[in-house]
Amino acid sequence: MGRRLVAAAAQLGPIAVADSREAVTRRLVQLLERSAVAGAELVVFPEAALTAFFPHWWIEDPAELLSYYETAMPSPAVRPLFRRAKQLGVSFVLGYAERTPDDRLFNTCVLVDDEGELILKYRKIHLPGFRDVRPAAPYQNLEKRYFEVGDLGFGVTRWRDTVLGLAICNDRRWAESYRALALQGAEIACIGYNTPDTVLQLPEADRLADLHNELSMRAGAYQNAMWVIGTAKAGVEEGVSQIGGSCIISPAGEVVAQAQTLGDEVVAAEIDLDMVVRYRRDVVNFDHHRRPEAYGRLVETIPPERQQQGGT
Ligand code: ING
Repeated sequence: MGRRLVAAAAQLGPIAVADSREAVTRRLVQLLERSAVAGAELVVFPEAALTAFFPHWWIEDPAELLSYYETAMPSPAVRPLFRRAKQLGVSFVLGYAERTPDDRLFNTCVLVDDEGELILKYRKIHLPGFRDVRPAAPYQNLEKRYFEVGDLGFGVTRWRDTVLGLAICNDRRWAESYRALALQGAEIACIGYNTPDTVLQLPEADRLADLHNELSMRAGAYQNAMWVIGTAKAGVEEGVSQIGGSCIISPAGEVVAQAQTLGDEVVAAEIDLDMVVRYRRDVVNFDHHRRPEAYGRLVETIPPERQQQGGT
């Protein structure tokens, strides 16, 4: 039989600015229940799964900006999701904007186990986009303005009989993200995302938005011999058209299940965790084949604008 489990990417369609946390939580609970019906024991929700993806526009009023962040997890509005997950015996990953007690702002996701306990937190490290507003752009990406760089590193945790790691959206485009998790033993990477179907800085890449999404995650899965569960917030959200393509990818780099819509959708598959063991036994055997002594440039190369700051 081996170590098998059913996992689900719980894709969300658009969330409107006017949608309350309570209304969104009802959608999350429905997706959780549909995932449980499919046998899922792990459900991965998208990045920023409680609100519209507000970095897509300039928010001048500080109070309005802060209204998009959670100061507690679970908050009273989100507690029904934690309760229902515990009733169903399902663990889940949830992305949201986090405001800490000392007013630091992060793009965060958490793993909550089947007892409703928060067992792993991750704060997004690769923040795409810009700090400054681009008035001529059809939409913004102000994550560098609205969030700090994550300060928790790429962490993993033991979960059931495996090791699970978290990443968020733009992290999936960087090979380092997957390797940092895999070198800690992660066999599953859970990655929520909000990805427009146009590329602000590179219009020629617009037509490849879906390809680059899948390519990034398939490469990460294969090159690290790990399962990747990628979950989109999809559809036209406050005027910004976002890709879907939520999927479950095996250590062989194969997409074993993929979303067919741009709305709320459960993408479930049974995953064989021992496939990780088989691929890491030889094809991707870190201890036998990696040569870290040749990799110094990967961590010594610090972008010029940060060298003055001592590489922070
Ligand atoms: N969104 C996008 C992502 O990385 C992006 C930003 C799109 C960067 C296309 C580069 C190319 O999927 C978030 N939220 O990171």
